[in-house]
Amino acid sequence: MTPPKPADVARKAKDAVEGAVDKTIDKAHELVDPLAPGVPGPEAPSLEEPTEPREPLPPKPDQGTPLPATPTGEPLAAEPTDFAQRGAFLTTSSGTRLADTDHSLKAGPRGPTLLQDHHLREKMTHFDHERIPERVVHARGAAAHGTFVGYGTATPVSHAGLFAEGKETDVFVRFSTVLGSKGSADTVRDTRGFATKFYTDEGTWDLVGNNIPVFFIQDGIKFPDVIHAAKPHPDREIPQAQSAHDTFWDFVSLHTEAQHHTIWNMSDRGIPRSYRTMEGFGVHTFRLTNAEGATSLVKFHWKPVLGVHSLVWEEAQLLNGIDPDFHRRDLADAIEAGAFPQWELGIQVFEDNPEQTFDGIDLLDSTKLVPEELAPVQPIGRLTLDRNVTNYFAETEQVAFHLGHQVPGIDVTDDPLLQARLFSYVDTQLSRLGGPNYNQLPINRPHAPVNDQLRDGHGQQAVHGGVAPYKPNSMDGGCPFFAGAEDRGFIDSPVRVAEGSKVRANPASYDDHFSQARQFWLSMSPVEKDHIISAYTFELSKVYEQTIKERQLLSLANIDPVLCQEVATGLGLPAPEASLELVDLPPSPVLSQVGGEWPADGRMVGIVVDVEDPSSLEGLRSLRQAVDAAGMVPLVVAVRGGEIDGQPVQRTFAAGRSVELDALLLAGCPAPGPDALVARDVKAGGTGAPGLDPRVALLVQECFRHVKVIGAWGAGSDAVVAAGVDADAAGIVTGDGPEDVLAGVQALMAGHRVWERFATSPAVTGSPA
Ligand code: HDE
Repeated sequence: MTPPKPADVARKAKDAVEGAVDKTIDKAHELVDPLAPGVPGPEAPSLEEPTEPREPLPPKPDQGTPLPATPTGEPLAAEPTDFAQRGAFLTTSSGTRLADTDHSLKAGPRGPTLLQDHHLREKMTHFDHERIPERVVHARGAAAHGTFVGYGTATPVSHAGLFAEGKETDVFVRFSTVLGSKGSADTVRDTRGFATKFYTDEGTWDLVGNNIPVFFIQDGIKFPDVIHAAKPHPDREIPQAQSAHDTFWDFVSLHTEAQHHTIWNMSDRGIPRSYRTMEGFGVHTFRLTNAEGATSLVKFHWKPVLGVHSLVWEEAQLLNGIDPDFHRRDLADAIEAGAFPQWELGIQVFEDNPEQTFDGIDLLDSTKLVPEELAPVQPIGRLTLDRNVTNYFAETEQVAFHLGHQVPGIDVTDDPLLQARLFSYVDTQLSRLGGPNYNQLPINRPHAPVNDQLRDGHGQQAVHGGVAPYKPNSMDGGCPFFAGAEDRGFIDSPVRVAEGSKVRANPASYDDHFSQARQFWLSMSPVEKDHIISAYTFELSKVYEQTIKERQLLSLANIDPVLCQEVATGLGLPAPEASLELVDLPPSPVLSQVGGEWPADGRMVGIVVDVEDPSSLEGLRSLRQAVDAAGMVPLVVAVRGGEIDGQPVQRTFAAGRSVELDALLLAGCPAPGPDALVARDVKAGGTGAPGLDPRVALLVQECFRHVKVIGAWGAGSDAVVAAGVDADAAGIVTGDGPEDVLAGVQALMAGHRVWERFATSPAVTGSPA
C-alpha cells in the first residue's frame, strides 16, 4: 500500500479539527445570541460550582490551534483538544489524580507546612517560572490563524509552491506595536508589526514586515541605537510605549535618515483604527527566482480589503485608558463575528540589475520606497484570518519568526538592514524561548518533513533514531540526502556580489534623507497634513530640551516650510530656513488614506435606545439583524444592562463610550437615567442637553467631533438637537425609520469617516485665513 502523502494527511487532520469546531459553533449558536461580540463559550456556566466529574469543555467556536503535527513536521490526525488538558480529574503534571489543591500538607491544621508536599512544591515552582522574557521589541501583540491562497500570478517570477494558482497554505499572523511592554496599550502612536508565518509544504516562510514601508535606519548595526533612544528613559523608565520624549527626538534629529520613517509615524499611519485596516510591507527588497533560474527584485505589500483606516488622536488617547486592548479585541471580535479580516499580497517587481536600483531609487536602502505609481503592486494571493488563538501564550507568545525561514523561489538581498536581521531573530529566540529547539514548539512546527541533523538541547521534543547525525555517513544508510533543484531544494541565488574593499561605509545614494519625506508630505490630503502638524507639535511639546526641538525643526525645514512653520508656531519657536535645496518629487496619491470607498464589514455600530419609549424599541430585533446582515456588528446601548425585548444590552450609558464605535444610530431620546449623577458617573457632568441623558449627549458630541456617521429617526432626531450638534452637518442621516437611515449610514461609512465635517487649516489648504 502506498503511504498517504503528508499534505493529504495534514488536510485530513485539519478537516477533523474544523469539523469539531463547526459542531461547536452550531451548538454555541443554539445557546447564545450570535450577533453579540464576546460569546462566552459553548456552555453557559452554572450558578453553583459543578461537582460532577466530566471532561473539559470543547474550545470556543471561533478558536483554532496550530495544526497538530509532530516536532518533525509529520501531520497528526488529532483533535485540537488532544493537546489541551484532558480527563475529568485534577492531576499532577505526571498524571496522578489529586484529592485537594486548596490546602498545603501540614503537621496538623495549625502546624507548619511539610517539605514533603510534592503537590505544593510542583504547583509553586511551575507558577514561579510561568513568565518568559518578553520580546525586546514588538512585545505587545495579537495573532490569528488563517489561510493564504495563491493566484498563480507570481509564477513568472517565483517558483515558490505557495504562489501557485489555488494553492492553499496555512498561516499564522502576529500584529504588534514596537515600543511598548507586553502589557502596554494598543492605540499608542507607533509603528505596527505585521509578521506572517506561511506553513508551506516546502518549509516555513516568514514574511516579517511592518505597517510602514520604510525603516528608521539603513544599516542593522544602528538598530540597538534607535531602539535604546525610543524605549523609555533608562533613569525613570518613562514614558511607556511612545516616542514623545527627549531621547527619541534626540536620535532622529541627529540621525536624519530616520526622518522619512518618522513622518509616517507622525501621520495617521501611526494610529491605525484596527489591525484589519492596516497595510503591511516587507520593507526590504527581496529576490525571487523562477523555474528557469531567472531572478527579479521585489517589494511585498499587504493590501487590506477594508482599506487603510486610522483613529483620530483624541480617540487613540481615550482608548488607551478606556480599552487598552482595543486592537486585540477588535481582531478577535471580528473573527468571532465571522467578519474575517482579509488582505491581498502584492509585489512590486524590478529588474535584478547590477546597480539594484529602480528609476534612480536605491533598492537596498530601506529608508526609501518605490511609489506605486511608478511600479504598480501586482496581486499574487489572498490572506484570510478566520480562527482566533486558543491559548495566547502557546501561540501568540511562543511564535518565533525569522527572516532566514525561506523557501525555494524566495531569497534575500544585500540590504544591510536585512542582513543584520538574518542574524538577530534566531539569536533573540534563544534567550526568549530558552534554547535552540524553539522550532519544535507547536506553533512553530513546520508542515513539511524535517530532517535537520540538529540534536539534543533544552526542550528537545523529538525522539530521533539512528546513530549518524552527520554528513557524509554510511552508518544511517547515508540519510538524509541533499535535494537539488529537481527535488525542490533551496538553492541560494548565485548572484554576483559587488566587489570592493572592506569598509564601514554607505554608498553615496544613502545620503538623501529628505526627498521622500517631502514626497510623503506632498502626497497627503489637507486633513492628513493637519494631523501630521499636530502630531509633531504634540510630541515635541513633550520634549524638555529646547535644543532638541530646535534641531528637529531644522529637519522639518528640509521637508517643507509650511510644516516647519506650523510646528514651530505651536512650540513657540522661530521656524528655521531649510539648509538643503528642497527636492519636489511627484506626489504619490496612493499614500493618502482619504477619498476612497471600502466595505464596512465588521465595523461597530452603536444603537442607542430609550427603554421607557416603546417606539424606540420598535424593530430593534430586525435592525440588529440588518446591521449584522450588512456585515457590521451591532451594539445596543441603553441606560441599564440586561435585555430589552429579548435583545441583549451590550453597553450601558455608564460603561459605553463613543471611541468603540464607527457609527452611531439614535433610536430614541432617553431622559437622564437614575445613575446620571456626577457622584456615580462623572461623564454625567456634561453641560445642558435638555431632556437627554448627558452620557448620550457626550456620545453624540464625540461621534460628531471624531467625524463619524450619525443616524437618527423618530425621537432620535431630537437627541441630535438636544446634544447641541449641527443636525444639518455632513454625515448626519435622519429619516422616518431604521431601514432608510441605516442604508444612508452604511453608504457614508464606505468613506470611513465624514472628513468634510472637519474644516482644514488655511495653512495646509493654501487659502487665506
Ligand atoms: Fe525586527 N526584531 N529587527 N524589524 N521585528 C524582532 O525578533 C531586528 C525590523 C519586526 O511578532 C525581534 O523575535 C533588527 C524591520 C516584527 O514576533 C528582534 C532589526 C522590520 C517583529 C528583531 C529589525 C521588523 C520583530 C524581537 C534591524 C519590518 C515582531 C523579537 C536590522 C520589516 C515579530 C523577535 C513577532 C521582532 C530584530 C528591524 C519587523 C530583536 C536587528 C526593518 C514585525 O530579533
